[in-house]
Amino acid sequence: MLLLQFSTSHYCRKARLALGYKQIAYRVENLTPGAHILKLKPLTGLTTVPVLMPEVPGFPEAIADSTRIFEFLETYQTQPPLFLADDRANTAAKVLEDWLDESIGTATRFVYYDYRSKAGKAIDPSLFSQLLIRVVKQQYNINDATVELARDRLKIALTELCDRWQDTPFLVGDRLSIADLSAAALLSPLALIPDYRNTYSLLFDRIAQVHDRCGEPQPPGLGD
Ligand SMILES: N[C@@H](CCC(=O)N[C@@H](CS)C(=O)NCC(=O)O)C(=O)O
Repeated sequence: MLLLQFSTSHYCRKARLALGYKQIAYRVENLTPGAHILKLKPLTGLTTVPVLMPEVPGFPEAIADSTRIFEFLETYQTQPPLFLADDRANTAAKVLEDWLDESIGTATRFVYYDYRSKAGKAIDPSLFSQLLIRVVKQQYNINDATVELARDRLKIALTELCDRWQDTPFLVGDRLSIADLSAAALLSPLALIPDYRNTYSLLFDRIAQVHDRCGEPQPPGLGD
């Protein structure tokens, strides 16, 4: 299988965690932001990564969107399952996954790029990196007001997730699921921000554990 990705994208990390958890062999192709559209649009009709190309006869040529990739991987190889057997728990996991995708992953992006352009500029002060960060901030309308809203949203989200992860390593049900993988990937950019690391240390312990379970290298800021 081939995963089309941006190497730093937390949504691509989400797809890699699922591939790793199921121990499915895959290669990655790192696309160049900007030029990625030329490759992806004709292939999927969308412009976002991750895109998974199964390269297996009888299967779709390309699967876009990390949620669809989860669903595909579950039908491609059932064990170990990403979805939960109990209907109610599975629905709760799907709701969490959707919320993490649509709301929290976006908030994380806002707070992360704001940090990288200000207090965290020293992580990579090069002209190229700062230019890229500026382009991303423009693309997603990341400014002081939208970052403030994102921070507020994250505060509620991280409190809720810490609560759920407090006594058990699973956000829902009795084993790892799409909810845990989504949270581990989509919150991972916050590991570089000391305020978040210090305030929500349990959360980052859980994120590190999920990465270990999936055989995925730890995100920047964890495991060093
Ligand atoms: N809901 C999508 C979101 C993916 C997403 O936002 N990907 C970003 C990178 S983190 C992207 O490809 N942006 C480029 C673009 O929108 O053209 C998913 O879960 O796959």
